[in-house]
Amino acid sequence: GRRDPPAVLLQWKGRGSTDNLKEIMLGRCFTYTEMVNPELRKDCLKIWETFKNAFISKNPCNITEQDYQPLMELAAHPILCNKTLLWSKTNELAHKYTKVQGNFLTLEDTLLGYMADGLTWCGNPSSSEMNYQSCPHWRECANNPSSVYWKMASRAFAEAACGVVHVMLNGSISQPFGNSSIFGSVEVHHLNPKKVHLMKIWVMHNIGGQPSDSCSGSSIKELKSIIEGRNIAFSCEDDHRAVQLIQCVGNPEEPACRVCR
Ligand code: C8R
Repeated sequence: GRRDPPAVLLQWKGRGSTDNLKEIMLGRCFTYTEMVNPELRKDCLKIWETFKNAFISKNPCNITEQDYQPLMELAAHPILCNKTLLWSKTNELAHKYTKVQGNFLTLEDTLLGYMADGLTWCGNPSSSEMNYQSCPHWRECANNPSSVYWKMASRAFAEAACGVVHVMLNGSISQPFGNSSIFGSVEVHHLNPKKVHLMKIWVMHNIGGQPSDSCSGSSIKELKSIIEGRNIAFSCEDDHRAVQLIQCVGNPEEPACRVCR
């Protein structure tokens, strides 16, 4: 079966396309357009076909932005002002938080992010099938189908932001702001200063762990100068309490989590 391929077919180092990719993505598209955001009128079958055409029968190391352009246009939809939450290296915490605090939207709360979250996909030039055996790891080639997709979806999400933009960063790693992350290399540079007037950073630290960097560290200072240089006001807060309370669910006895701290 396809779960146990002959070793000779494992041409790439990354995981192969997710089994039942079509059913999962179509199902997510219908769930999104019927239940999550029911005002949205989208043709999910057409979206699936357009998605597939971006990478099927193509070299998975040579995917271009043009390949995904038709999908980006088809799947675009408006995003409310002041609700955007960006993140870097805080995937799990950011999404736990938005699930509880319904007033924020991450890219996964838009159609493009919702459909693709956690999935893998690629094709190859010699067939019109998905490659279920292996797909290029981003270290093998940057222009692989998922990296180009996330880059483009993230750029569109940043371009659509307006009002105040919040960002959750990880203060338990040495560089909470990494200028080669998607946040640092794509989103920061595609916020529109005519629409976005303030970026509010939350630097979160693992409860009970050693903080590695904070709002006063050099990494955040670099981000501050980039943002202010783009004429967007900047603020930073360590361990925003509402987010910390989410971390406290799993660590109620830690000093930071006690009611009388
Ligand atoms: N964003 C980027 N990548 C995303 C993503 C998303 O919303 N959702 C998923 N699952 N991924 P990181 P970063 C996957 O290094 O590079 C947007 C992709 O495989 O912790 O700064 C989002 O709006 C991708 O390669 O963060 C957010 O603000 C990794 O997760 C930034 O971009 C990226 O994880 C986060 O991108």
